[in-house]
Amino acid sequence: MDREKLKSLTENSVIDKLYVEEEVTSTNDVAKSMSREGFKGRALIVSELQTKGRGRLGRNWSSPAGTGIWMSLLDTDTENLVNIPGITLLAGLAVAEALNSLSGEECARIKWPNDVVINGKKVCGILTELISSGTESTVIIGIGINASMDEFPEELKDKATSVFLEIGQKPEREKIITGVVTKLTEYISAYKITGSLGFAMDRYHSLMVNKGKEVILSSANGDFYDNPYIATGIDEEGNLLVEDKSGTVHTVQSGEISVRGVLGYV
Ligand code: BT5
Repeated sequence: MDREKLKSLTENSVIDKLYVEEEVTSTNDVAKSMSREGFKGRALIVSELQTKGRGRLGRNWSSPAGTGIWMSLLDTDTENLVNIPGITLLAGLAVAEALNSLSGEECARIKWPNDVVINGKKVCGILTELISSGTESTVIIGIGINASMDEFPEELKDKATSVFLEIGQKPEREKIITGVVTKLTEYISAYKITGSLGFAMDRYHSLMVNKGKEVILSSANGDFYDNPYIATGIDEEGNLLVEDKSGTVHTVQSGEISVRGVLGYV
C-alpha cells in the first residue's frame, strides 16, 4: 500500500488521521483501541494483512496480504447518528458506486444489508460496530474488499470473487480506498443532518441486487415462518421491507438476520 497515494484524504480533511499498517489482527480492533485510548475525530486504518479478520456473528473474514483492502473508518462524532445500521447501507452504497465508476459499468450491486456483489458473488463485506463508554460512543465501519486475488480458498470458491476476477484489471487499491472513503464520509454527513436515508434511497434501490427478488430470511430464533418472501426495498431507517404470500408487508431489521436467494447466495 502506497501511503503517498492516500494522502489526499488527510489533505482534503476527509479524515483527520491515517494509519497504514503491514499486519494487524483486525482493523476494527485497532479502531477500538484508539477509541478506548481517547482518540477524537475521524480516522482511517488500513492494513495489508489481517490475522483475525472478522465478519458478523463471530464469523471469519479471509484477509490475505497484498491483494485486498482491509480498512476501518472510525468516527467519534456520533451525537447525531440516530440509527447505526443505516451506516452499513451507506457503506455498501459507497463501495458499489466506487467499484462501478472504476469499471464504467453498473456491475457491482448491494446485497442488503452488508455485502457488495458482482455477478452474484461477494466482493465486499461490511462490519459496523458501535463502541460506547459512558456517554461517549464511536462508530467503526469495517470494510473488506477483494481487490486483486485470482483465487480463493476452497470453502469460499463458490461464493467469493474479486474486482480483478470480475472486471479484469488489477485495480489500484489506493484509488478505490480514496473513492469509497470520500463518498462514505459525505453520506455520513448527510445522514447526520437529515437523520434519514431518504437522500440515498433512489440510488440504493437502483443498486440493490435483492430488490424484487424472492429471499429466504433466517435468524437464530427462527421466527420467519413464511419463507420465501419478496424483498421490495428498504425504508428510510434502512430496514428491509418484505412481502409475504398474502401480500402483507413486514419490516425486517438487519441485526442478526441472514438473507439469501431461493437458489443460492443472491
Ligand atoms: C461480513 O460478515 O461480510 C463482514 C466482513 C467485514 C470485513 C472487514 S475487513 C476490515 C474490517 N476488519 C475486520 O476484522 N472486519 C472488517 P458476514 O456477513 O458475517 O460474512 C462473513 C462470511 O463471508 C464468512 O462466513 C464467509 O462465508 C464469507 N467470507 C469470508 N471471507 C471472505 C472474503 N474475503 N470474501 C468473500 N467472502 C468471504
